[in-house]
Amino acid sequence: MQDVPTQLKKYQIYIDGQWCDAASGKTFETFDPYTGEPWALIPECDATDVDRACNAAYRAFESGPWPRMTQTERGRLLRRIAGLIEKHGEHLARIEVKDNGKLISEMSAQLKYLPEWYYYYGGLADKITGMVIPVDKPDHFTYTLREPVGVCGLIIPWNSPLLLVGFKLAPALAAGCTVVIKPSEYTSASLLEFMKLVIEEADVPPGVINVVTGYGATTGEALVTHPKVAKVAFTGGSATGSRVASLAAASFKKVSLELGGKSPNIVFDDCVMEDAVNGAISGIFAATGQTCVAGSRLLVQESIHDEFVERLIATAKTAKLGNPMNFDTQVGPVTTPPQYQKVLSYIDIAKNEGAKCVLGGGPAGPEMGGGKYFVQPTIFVDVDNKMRIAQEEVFGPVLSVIKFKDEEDAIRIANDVIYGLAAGVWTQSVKRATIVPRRIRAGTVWVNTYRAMSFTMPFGGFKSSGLGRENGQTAIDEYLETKSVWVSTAANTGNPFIMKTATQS
Ligand code: TXE
Repeated sequence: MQDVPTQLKKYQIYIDGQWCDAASGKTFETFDPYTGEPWALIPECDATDVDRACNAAYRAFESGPWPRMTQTERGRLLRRIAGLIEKHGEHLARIEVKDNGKLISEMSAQLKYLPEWYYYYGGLADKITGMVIPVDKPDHFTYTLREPVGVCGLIIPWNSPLLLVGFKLAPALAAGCTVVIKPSEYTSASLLEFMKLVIEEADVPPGVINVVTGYGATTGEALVTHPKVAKVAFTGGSATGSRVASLAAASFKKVSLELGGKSPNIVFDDCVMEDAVNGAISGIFAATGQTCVAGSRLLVQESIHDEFVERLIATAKTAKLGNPMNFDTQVGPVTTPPQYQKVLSYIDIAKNEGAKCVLGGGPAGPEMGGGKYFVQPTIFVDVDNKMRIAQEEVFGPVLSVIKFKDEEDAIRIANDVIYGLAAGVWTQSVKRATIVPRRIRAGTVWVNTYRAMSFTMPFGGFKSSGLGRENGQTAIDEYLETKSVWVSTAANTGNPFIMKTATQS
């Protein structure tokens, strides 16, 4: 038995429609990154719990009410989920802030927007169609069916937990899959509250959505390698994504990965300067840099470089650090202690590499409005794209400014990284606004805006930023198999060893 301090809220996991503890009875603490204090206990699941959850999801996929539900009923269920998120959004946003320290203004807006994913995929559920395909063989009727892949393991990071669950869960349910979700060990609470307030209330049949909590190397790997899991959808770091993909490959699971980035935000000298300054600031500091699409490399044309940097510093200096639960706070804490150390170590790396720090460059204590895990908004200039600070994902409020000469130079630098998640282009030229996005190797390119996102627009990465796409109509394909059905209307007479119409395999 563990000694449970009474002030800590104790959560349970959700398997087969039931709330329970981890089989081992173990728990771990979850922290408020603003105060650094633990506030809840989360079950520490191991392979036994993951096995129970995957078996429950498999049973629900094979039998019971879920596979018998019509697509239209599934759509209605998704819309019920959307309505319940609308009802409980503010509460869920506060739980997210308590766990990940992101700004209440951002998490509140995310939770207000989140129902749209469930409405959208609810609408798509009964519009998943196969095709009647003419073949070159007479007397055959041939068509395709689009069927759910089966049990999906959804692995979620800590930066925007419920939004990133929505990117995966809504299309998975619309496709007819069942799921086992593993949230980040740093931010499990909001998903568990979501299960209670939304999923239970919506009457989702038992076993369709299961949640196991715990660490990546144990709970996460048990999920990725479980034989009943047919597909893994993962968001997280590229190194972990590579490990997940190789583990999944051993049993030929389908995999979609949304990974890290080192996105270039490119400012041409014909931009509207004020818009571009604001876009650069919100691209890197708005979420304390803890977003996969952070515009962490700011490429500025040399003809406007000095003036632009001056204006950038002047605006960045005004950032109000503070309690993320206050609506007027602009920069909050870094979410996890290891992430805090990582951000500070990259600041040292940049200084040692010869980049010039023109703003911030260290922790932000209470005298700056910060606290335990706060880093000052930091800007480096004189950054060479070969430096580690320009090549590696920091995932914090650290901006690298890189000078470029002309369009060719900008495109070369923009593409000269292993990542390809997103990019920004600031220009008033229609020609540039058309040509530059085509030449950037990234899954999303924003022109004269940054970090815009919608449930209707595909999202994902080129190169080391991932595999597959989330959001939009194409995301549903990640959760579907295509089956080809051949119906012969001819008599199979003649040599039984050689089927008349067979030509292959
Ligand atoms: O993420 P991890 P971490 C980047 C960012 C950050 C770095 C590491 O650069 O500094 O990744 O962050 C689970 N098998 N991003 O360590 O490890 C883990 O429990 C199966 C980018 O927090 O990728 C959690 O649920 N699962 C990013 C999830 O994977 C495993 C968001 C993400 O954890 C596992 C977050 C394993 N072996 C960080 N190891 C983005 N793309 O938005 C861990 N996990």
